[in-house]
Amino acid sequence: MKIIAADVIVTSPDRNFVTLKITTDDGITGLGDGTLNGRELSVASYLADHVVPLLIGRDPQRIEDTWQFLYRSAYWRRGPVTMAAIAAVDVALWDIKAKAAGMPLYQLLGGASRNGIMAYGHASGRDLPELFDSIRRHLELGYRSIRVQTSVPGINAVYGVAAQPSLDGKRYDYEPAQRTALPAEEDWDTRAYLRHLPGVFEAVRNEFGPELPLLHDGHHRMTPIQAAKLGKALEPYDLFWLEDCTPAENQESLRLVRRHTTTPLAIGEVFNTVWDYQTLIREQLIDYVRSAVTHTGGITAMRKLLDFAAQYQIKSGIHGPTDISPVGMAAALHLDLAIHNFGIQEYMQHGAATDEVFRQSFSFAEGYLHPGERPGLGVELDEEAAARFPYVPAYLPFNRLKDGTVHDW
Ligand code: GCO
Ligand code: MG
Repeated sequence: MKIIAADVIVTSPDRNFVTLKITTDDGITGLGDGTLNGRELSVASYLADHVVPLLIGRDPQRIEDTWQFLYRSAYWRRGPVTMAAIAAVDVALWDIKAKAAGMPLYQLLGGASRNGIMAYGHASGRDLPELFDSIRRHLELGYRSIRVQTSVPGINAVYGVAAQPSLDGKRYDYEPAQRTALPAEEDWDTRAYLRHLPGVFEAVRNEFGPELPLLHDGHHRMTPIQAAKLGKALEPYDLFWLEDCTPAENQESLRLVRRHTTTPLAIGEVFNTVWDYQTLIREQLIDYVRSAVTHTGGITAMRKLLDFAAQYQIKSGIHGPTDISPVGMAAALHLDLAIHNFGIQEYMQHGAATDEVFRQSFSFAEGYLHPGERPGLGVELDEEAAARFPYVPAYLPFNRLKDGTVHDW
């Protein structure tokens, strides 16, 4: 078997996506996701200019060899652009291998370790009534685990909080990337946030009871001692996890957080290799690995990372916001189903235009996702529909404190 073509498709139904389609000489095609929110064209160029020419003529069955070749032959290691490009190739090759075998990908990865994949959705509100409505709507949609994000008095725009309901008035979904020529400026005050958040979780527990798994994303904004304080303050509300409590480039700083709180910690959506987790995993400083298959070198690298985590009783919590395409989501679902140390899967749900471009076979009911039984990943790309949605520049916002200092967003 030989690779005869590899095409990079950039499309923007609802939002931008970068997809790699690899075609073999016996007519099998495979899809991979290389979407990097706000920096999409850099991955598209990395693939089209520097990777596609190397793929033509290669044997698509040699996945590990191709991964090592792309990682080591570039000489320059790691980084989100490189690892997203490698992920796109890796996932497309797994799609091809599973289609050639006539099996859904999870079967090639060892078969199902569970019946379904527990998923969490994103509820948010500017005040408690709006937040409660959003939680109720998520329960109606079938979610049985819910992330809670809320506005903070005195702050204008807070990460994770939908500014207004969608046109049909039914969805309050949060979409961080904005189709603006420049990144939007938001404001932030960590002390105000720390004062406000525990009361919100108390109100949510009083309204919805003790059973519902609740999650929260701190989005890298706290110092270690602030994170420790928040983790401790949230203990009575029994969170499933507190995510990205600090910017974790400094892995050692999590030692301090860990010493002070039993609130479970999830970290890693901005990481892209196992090396970013060395201390976090070996010292059991986190409970969940948040990497995306799309940003961490694909199935091949994620599997190794999660196997490493498994030795330390650390579970998966694979990143799955809307900036992961349905192709990247499907890759995550097949892995989730197969591994032993699965924790939870993030699932935000794409809009109708995205579902029209990417035809998916995964299902969601009663809190659980399943990738379906179609051979391969189970996702098809409608290229005509994709062509109707050309790339639109979009950026993630950034933060400034009251005195004008740039802060982590
Ligand atoms: C999450 C993330 C996202 C990121 C987004 C940036 O937990 O889902 O924090 O909402 O902000 O992926 O592109
Ligand atoms: Mg996050």
